[in-house]
Amino acid sequence: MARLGIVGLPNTGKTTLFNALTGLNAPTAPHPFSTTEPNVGVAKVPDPRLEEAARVEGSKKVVHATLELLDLPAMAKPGHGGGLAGAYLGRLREMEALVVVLRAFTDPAVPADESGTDPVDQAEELTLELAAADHEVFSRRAPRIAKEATADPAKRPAAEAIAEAAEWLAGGSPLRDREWGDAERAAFRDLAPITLAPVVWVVNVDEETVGAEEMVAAVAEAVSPADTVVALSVKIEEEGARLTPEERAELFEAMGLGEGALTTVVRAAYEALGLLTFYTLGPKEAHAWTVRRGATAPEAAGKIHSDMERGFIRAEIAPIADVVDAGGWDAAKRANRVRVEGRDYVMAEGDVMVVRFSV
Ligand SMILES: Nc1nc2c(ncn2[C@@H]2O[C@H](COP(=O)(O)OP(=O)(O)OP(=O)(O)O)[C@@H](O)[C@H]2O)c(=O)[nH]1
Ligand SMILES: [Mg+2]
Repeated sequence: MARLGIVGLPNTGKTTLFNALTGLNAPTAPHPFSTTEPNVGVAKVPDPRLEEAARVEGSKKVVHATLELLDLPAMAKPGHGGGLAGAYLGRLREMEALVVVLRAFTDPAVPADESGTDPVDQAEELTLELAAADHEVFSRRAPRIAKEATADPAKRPAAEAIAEAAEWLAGGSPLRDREWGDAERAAFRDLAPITLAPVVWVVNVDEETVGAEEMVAAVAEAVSPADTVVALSVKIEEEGARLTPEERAELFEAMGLGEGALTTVVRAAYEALGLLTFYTLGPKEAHAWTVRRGATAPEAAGKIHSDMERGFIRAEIAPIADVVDAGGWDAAKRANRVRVEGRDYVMAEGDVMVVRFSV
């Protein structure tokens, strides 16, 4: 399961967001640094298509795709105390993507001394701070690997890549701001860079904030073009997450919030991670599976069971929208909307799959 870290300055609403996404009840508090140890939980990837397919198929159980979430303690305010602690950075290095919470809400009961309420300021500070953390690691490694490469020419490309990355980071830019080849990325792997991981920026706005769109645009301008920026009231989303779906729909409609923004956050993270969803459907369960984008049919089959990958013969495939549209898998087959694909087929987002295999 992919691991996502929730990070940000103190009192920005990280734990509240974590609770909203996981349905857990980790303690939150109106004073900074209230979280001292990471909270760990699992977030379901919201998926209306799956629910619908389960309905037409009459599946008894619905299994969503999931992401592992870590709510990390607050980052110390950059510049205060000279950079981030090693243990903290070590945790960030284990994350495959980051959700950064930026404080834009104002509430006299929740001091903002550590963060301020300007999301662009926070995004810029955090970006610089994380680039500096990577720079420290890369610039320490660069001269050593250069030396090793004089004795071992096979290390030369890696040495060059690391030197180039160190120089890039010295300018304060995240590694993900530019393209790196596969060999370069492989050379970086041992150094576990933080700034190569995709980021979803969550601007935590006041309940009645007007101008959220402007804030999103301003943050997007300040961060990597590849990043996603979303504005939401973490507090309202968390309240909504505690209601029944019907109550929530009523509340959100009354507030003009549509289905709420949590779906957007989770889906953005999921997509940023380069993952896609495929499905298996049956009377027992409708199941969403996760595989990397670019995976072939046998590789996807291996997510269901290793025997299916090993003994893969062929797969029957149809887009989930077609299956729902036709009124179920059998109906889709009768309507000729199911294709037969071989070993080389590259999975598409939303494929429903039946694997034929023999072991
Ligand atoms: N008014 C308002 N309060 C919020 C919002 N989000 C969080 N809070 C409150 O702000 C306080 C801090 O929230 P937490 O979720 O604990 O923040 P945190 O970022 O995890 O804090 P640390 O772990 O101490 O860094 C709590 O009292 C929350 O109820 C919001 O959108 N609006
Ligand atoms: Mg917290």
